[in-house]
Amino acid sequence: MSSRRQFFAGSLATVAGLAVARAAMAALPEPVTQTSVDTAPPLVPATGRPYQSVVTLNGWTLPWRMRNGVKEFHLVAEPVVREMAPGFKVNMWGYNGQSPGPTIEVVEGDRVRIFVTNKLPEHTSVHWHGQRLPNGMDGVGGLTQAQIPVGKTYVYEFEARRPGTFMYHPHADEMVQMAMGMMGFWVTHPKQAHPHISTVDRDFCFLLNAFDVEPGSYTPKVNTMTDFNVWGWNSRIFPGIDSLNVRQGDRVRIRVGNLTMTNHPIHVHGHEFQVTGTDGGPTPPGTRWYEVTTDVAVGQMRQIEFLADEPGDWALHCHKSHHTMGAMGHAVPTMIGVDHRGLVQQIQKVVPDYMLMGERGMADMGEMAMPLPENTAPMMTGTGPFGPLEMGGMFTVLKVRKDQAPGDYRDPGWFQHPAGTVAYEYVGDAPVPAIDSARTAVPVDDADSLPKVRKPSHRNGH
Ligand SMILES: [Cu+2]
Repeated sequence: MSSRRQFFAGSLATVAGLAVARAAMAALPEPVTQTSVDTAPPLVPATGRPYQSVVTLNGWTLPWRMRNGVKEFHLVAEPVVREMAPGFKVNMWGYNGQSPGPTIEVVEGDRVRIFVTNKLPEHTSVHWHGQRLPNGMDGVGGLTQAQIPVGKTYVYEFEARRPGTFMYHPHADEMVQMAMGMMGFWVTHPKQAHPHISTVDRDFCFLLNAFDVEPGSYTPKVNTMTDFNVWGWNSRIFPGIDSLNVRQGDRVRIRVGNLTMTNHPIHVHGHEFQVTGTDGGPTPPGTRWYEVTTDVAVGQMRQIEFLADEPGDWALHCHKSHHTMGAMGHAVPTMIGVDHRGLVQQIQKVVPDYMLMGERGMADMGEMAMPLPENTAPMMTGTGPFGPLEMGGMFTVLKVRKDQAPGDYRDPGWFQHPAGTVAYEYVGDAPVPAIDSARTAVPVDDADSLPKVRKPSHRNGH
């Protein structure tokens, strides 16, 4: 934790130092690269106006340098390797060593200059989704600018005019470049107290993503439109997604952006939240109502807020059940209710790795150590204090703890449930259901005395 903080402090100092030392020689800020998949602690601004930093789930914030009152960033578009879960690496395209790219945090009214260097094998551009800016800075290749050729650096410059939750992505060969993971988060903090923006104790952000990676392969299929098999948050899949660790009583904000091909209903357990902002800006308080699930449609951002007042390990996930699963083949037949007994040994003579699965549902998959292809993630995985979680993909845990120190984002471990507060097994007698006891008590030849049940019929009563 502290070493990572030092990394950022160090890299900021390095950037600033280089800026001084090489000011006459180079106008381009030194690019900062990060390859760790850990959630970096908040980057506390060392220069520029102060703000409350966000925490990017399994990501980081891009350091900048101040130059004559302008905040300068350097994004490098390049091929990267992202570890989506332990043992599962995917070839992607991203920015500054990672996919998604680093989060950019600025303050309302900041003059921002972003250098974008293209190290991809094809041209690119960057669109600043949701921003008010001069048309020629909007990043639509061919429409508002020439594409950034391979090996070249383009400069974007505008004022961050309104506070809010935004993102960036290419507007060049979009289908391929976004399917390969090119996207990043952008937060513009308010410059002063804002009537529609509350002060929070924790502020998290992440992008939703979907990839089609054939089990055993390393590169997403870019032509896929609907049949994705890897569902992630910031290009990580559960249990590779860090938990959101907060202190009981904290006001928590979570910002979510969707650049996938489908919508994702994001669901929080144990708490009610309000949508306090979209990519259109903060929502006026009179337009808000309580929810426990909010749909984040394609190309949308949602900013939710709640008071974390219930201690525990609360699930936080996409409510589409297929999106909380890891990679699976699409040709898996539904086997519920099919009795395989005796069949497995027969099949295993021909197919030694054959496994019986799915005839009692698929929950057994959570604990099966099934032989997997070389580079993939199990379909359902992650283990909790009570056993396998049977979840993958877009799932993590909101950990609310009384003794979590303010500003401490470390994982506190599993929740210690107070005695008598966990669902438990009933071990008394099982009473015979009343209707069955009535039926079994009646001799067969006395069937006329059974309760009369008349099925609804179209002949009667019409
Ligand atoms: Cu989803």
